[in-house]
Amino acid sequence: MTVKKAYEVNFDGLVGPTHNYGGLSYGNVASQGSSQQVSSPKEAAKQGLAKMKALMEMGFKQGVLAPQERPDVAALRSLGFTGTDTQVIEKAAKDAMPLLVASCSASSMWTANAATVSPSADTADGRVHFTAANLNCKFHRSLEHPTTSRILAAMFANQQHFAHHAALPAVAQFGDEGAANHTRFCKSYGEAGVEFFVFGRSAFDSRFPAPQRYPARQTLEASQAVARLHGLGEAGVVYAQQNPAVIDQGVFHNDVIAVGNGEVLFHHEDAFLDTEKVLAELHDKLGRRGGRFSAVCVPRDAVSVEDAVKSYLFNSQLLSQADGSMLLIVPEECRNNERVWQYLSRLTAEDGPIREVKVFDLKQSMQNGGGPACLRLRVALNEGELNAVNSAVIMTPSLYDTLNVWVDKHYRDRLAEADLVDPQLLVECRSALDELTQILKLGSVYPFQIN
Ligand code: SUG
Repeated sequence: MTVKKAYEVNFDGLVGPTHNYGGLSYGNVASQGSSQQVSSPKEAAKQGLAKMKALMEMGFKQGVLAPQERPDVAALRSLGFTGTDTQVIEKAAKDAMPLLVASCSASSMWTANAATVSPSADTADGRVHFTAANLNCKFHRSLEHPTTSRILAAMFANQQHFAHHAALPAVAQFGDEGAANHTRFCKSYGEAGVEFFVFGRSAFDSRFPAPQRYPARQTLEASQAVARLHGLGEAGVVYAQQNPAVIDQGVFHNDVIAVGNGEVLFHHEDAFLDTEKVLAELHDKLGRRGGRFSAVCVPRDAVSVEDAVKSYLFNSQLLSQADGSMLLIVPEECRNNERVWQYLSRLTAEDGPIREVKVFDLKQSMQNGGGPACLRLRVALNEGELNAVNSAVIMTPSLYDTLNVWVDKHYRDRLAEADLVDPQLLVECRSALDELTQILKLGSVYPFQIN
């Protein structure tokens, strides 16, 4: 069988106009620590766009995923607030400010949580499969999946190539956080690979230990359901439990403590339970698919879990360069942490797979616990599939310019909690998104456009 030429395309979340620090994510240290700070939606969107542009200029395939309609007035209505849209927002502000804050979150920017994606080389029917994540551990995030599904359907519309699954049942037993807990290993993007699902707890089997302090968002049962929906065979799947002790230290997703690409897993020593068994299974299964698995383990003596959480060393993008070596895209916070930076200097000087590090300023997102890896959804596509993607969402120099102008036109420089009540914010967001759906040729995907 000939292997089709294929690429990894990173679809970054465009930060929405209501980006703010709501302190909404218990268990996410940065989100809690930034609560009530004044944000800059404009700066946040520009930092994200700058990363997309830089990756595009380095020759990587880059796409963009649209933000969501916020404030989510429909969500507030479903909780009993009535009247005009303005009245709904005012009543929520008066009686239940945390609900208004949740309905304003721009959290869809972290597209690693939008869905789990399985490339066509891995699936039984040879299509690329998407399952929108129910994100049901947090109210503000649980609001995302219906619009995420419509946006993904508008981006990947061709049914011959793309299959879309609705989010799993909206109960904690099927808590699903999407690609943040999913990594795919492969010899090359177009060949069958091994999909690695990392869960925080089991909903139905008490033999799996659970964290004591913070919630484990992803369940084993959710991961298994996604693998079934995508038609992944047993030979192409490995499940691993995240170490509950690191969840209790703020590792709320696996992508805060490990990242993989191609045949390489870059992980912290304390990331998993039964690490040796997990690595052996990955080695064995990838080996049967013709690949040579290798793990780069960061010892706790070099970088503590606390430093990993603070710097987001592992929330990096691990990208394959044309010469076969790998590049790590890290947030500025890694350079500001002496131990992490020293580790990275040693790592790139060695003869290992990771040869280069590039640093990006993503502070606006980082303060809510979202680093470079959170901001992107990876979709491996062969040439035919890439041609079937809505081309208006693929980053080009001219799309970058258009989006920059669009941000300048519609986004505020600063946003504090009190601003969320301003009825003008809703008007601004809707007119921005209406224009965006035309730029990205998405059709009608937002509730205000549909209802
Ligand atoms: O779900 N933060 C997000 C960060 C998601 C990061 N994604 C990955 N690791 N893949 C979360 O905790 C904070 C919003 C606030 O507090 O305003 C928030 O939702």
